[in-house]
Amino acid sequence: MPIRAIVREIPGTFQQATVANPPETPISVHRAKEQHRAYVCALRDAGVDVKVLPADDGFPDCCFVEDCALLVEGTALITNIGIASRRGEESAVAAALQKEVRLEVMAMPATLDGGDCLVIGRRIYVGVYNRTNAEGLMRVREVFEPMGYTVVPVPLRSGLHLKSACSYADNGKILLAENTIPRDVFRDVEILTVPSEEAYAANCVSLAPKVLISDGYPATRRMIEAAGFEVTALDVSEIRKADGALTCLSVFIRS
Ligand code: CIR
Repeated sequence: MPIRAIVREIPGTFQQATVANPPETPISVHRAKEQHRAYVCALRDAGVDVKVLPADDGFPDCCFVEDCALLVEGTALITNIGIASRRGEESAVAAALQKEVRLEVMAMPATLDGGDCLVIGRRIYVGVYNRTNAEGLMRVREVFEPMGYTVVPVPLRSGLHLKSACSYADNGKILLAENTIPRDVFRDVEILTVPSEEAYAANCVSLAPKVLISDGYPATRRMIEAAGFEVTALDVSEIRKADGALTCLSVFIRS
């Protein structure tokens, strides 16, 4: 079965997306929509079966579906996003997933963003910081440890999400932005170090043999190509202005 993905269109209200710092120039919603369409095309070109959910203008961040669910081997833990303004986005994602996988939920005080979760083999790394709390981490343990997964907490000190600093390329290789997470957190992987000046490029989408990366990061591109992957680079300038990156835009069903 091909890899399937759920994505959600960019809402007309995208300029009101949550941001840590306002962008230097305002988000162009038109360009964001074009960039999102190019992202969907790149997924389809890589053989992914993509379901596109309509946007909801009531949720300016609704395109960042990754945060709504942690999906591992036929089970989706529907999250309680760690910022109040985004709570409610998960309903449409849960509705789209319910025919495909088993659903689990989480309730307050547990909060968790999917962007804080990195699954590699039978390990689930969970970044604990401003969006994901100890109770959210505990809920991940309750749901996935009985399935044979080891849950590894990763205390974060900065950045939005765990996957702002690292992501899985495939074949046991991860991208890790320099001077972010200690390297010894990760077991049994080869670390490809992304130089600090290209740190944003540490967030990639793994579709082996292809890897989607953000456009404009030549050193990272060369490193991933040298590691044997076929790179597609996408312009996500407007998505970035809303503190988003490539993985944030999808939930993958990989079984
Ligand atoms: C937020 O602050 O929640 C959104 N503006 C960006 C979320 C990006 N999601 C992700 O990295 N998984």
